[in-house]
Amino acid sequence: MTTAYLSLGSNLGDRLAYLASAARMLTDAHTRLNRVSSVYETAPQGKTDQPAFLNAVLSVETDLTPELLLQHIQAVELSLGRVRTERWGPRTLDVDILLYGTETIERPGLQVPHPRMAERAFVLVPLLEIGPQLPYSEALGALHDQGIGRFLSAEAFLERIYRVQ
Ligand code: GSY
Repeated sequence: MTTAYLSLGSNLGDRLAYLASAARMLTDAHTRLNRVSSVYETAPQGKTDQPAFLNAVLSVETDLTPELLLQHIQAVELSLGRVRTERWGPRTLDVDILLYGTETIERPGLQVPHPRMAERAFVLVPLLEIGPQLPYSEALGALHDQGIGRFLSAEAFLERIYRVQ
C-alpha cells in the first residue's frame, strides 16, 4: 500500500457536495481514505475572473499504481460532471495527485509531485494540515497571501463525506 495525497477543488454548483462525493467515490476496495483536511474557500488563482473555489486535501492508502489511481480519479471526475472546457476555467470538480509515496513520476499526463503545488497556497495549506511532516513549510512561507479562509472543519467534512449515499 502506498500513501498518496490528493487535492480536490470545485467552483461550480454545490461545491461542498462535489468535494464530499468525490472523497466518498474515491474510496473503494483498492483505495482507503486516511486523513481529510478542513475545507477552505480560496480566491481563484491563474484565471481570476471566476467564482471562488472550495479546496481540500485527502490522504489515501492505495494498492493502485499511479496510472490506475489517475484512471480511477478521472472516472470519478467524469461521473461527477467534470467537463474539460477551458484549461484554467471553472469546474465542478478537479482532483490532482499531489504525491504518491516518495515517487517522482514524469510521464505525459502524469507528473508527481504535482508540478505547480509549491506555488499554490490552496494546496499547501490543507496539505500541511494533514501532513505537517512533509517538506513544504518553506514553500508555503514564501508565498504571498492568496486569500484563503477555513470554510468547514475536517471533522465536519468527514461527517459530510460519510453522509453521501
Ligand atoms: O488545479 C486546480 C484548479 N484551480 C484552482 C483551485 O482549485 N483553487 C483556486 N483557488 N484557484 C484555482 N485555479 C485553478 S486552475
